[in-house]
Amino acid sequence: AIEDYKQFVFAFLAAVSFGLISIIFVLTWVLHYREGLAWDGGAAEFNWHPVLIVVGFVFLQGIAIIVYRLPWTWKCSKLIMKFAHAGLHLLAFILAVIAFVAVFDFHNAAKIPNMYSLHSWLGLSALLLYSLQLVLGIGLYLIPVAPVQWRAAFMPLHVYSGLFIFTAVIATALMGLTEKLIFALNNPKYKDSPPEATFVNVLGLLLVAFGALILWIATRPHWKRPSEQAL
Ligand code: ASC
Repeated sequence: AIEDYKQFVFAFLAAVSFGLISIIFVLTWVLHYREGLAWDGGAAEFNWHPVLIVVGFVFLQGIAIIVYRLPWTWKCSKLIMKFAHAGLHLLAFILAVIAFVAVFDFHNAAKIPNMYSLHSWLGLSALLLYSLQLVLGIGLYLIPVAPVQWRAAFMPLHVYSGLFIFTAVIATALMGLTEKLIFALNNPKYKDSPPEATFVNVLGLLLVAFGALILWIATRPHWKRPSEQAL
């Protein structure tokens, strides 16, 4: 049991480390290699898009998914942990919405068309599914009205949808990184491997490592919170 606890703590600290290093990388990217951050309709406003996606839609969503697995929270009530799970997801959702507003606002100011790329189709689909997942999750599991048979019947779909959306968000973020490098790098171009290209490729690998660890932690049955009565 103590060996298993150590393995959990190792996996969790590794996940958090990859997540925090990803955040440092995306901030370094926009502040050092790009135009910085501002809300001015220009490139610095666009830059909020990758920053808020990595902080909110990737990192906070990932932590929210595994919050029940933390053994040091097992003495907290289930309801408190439901608020932590839902609250982190809600914060992730709000940051993702601001990230979407930043990119639409930038496109409109620069007269760039919206919603033409596969990246944008998948990203908006993920955001819409995430909002549905939030509403259903709150309605079924947080508000004490749904009968326990409904809660149990929907739980496999809730778990599957959560992991599916999280995976889709990371895949979509990787497409966004690739798109941006192809659009933005000119003289030297992406294919000439300037330092920024290598740096952002590494950011992509870090996002994959974070996602892989979150999915691992979430899919170990023996790392689940000991079960108790709902609510
Ligand atoms: C809840 C809750 C659970 C599930 C379970 C049905 O509201 O806290 O653990 O639903 O009762 O799968």
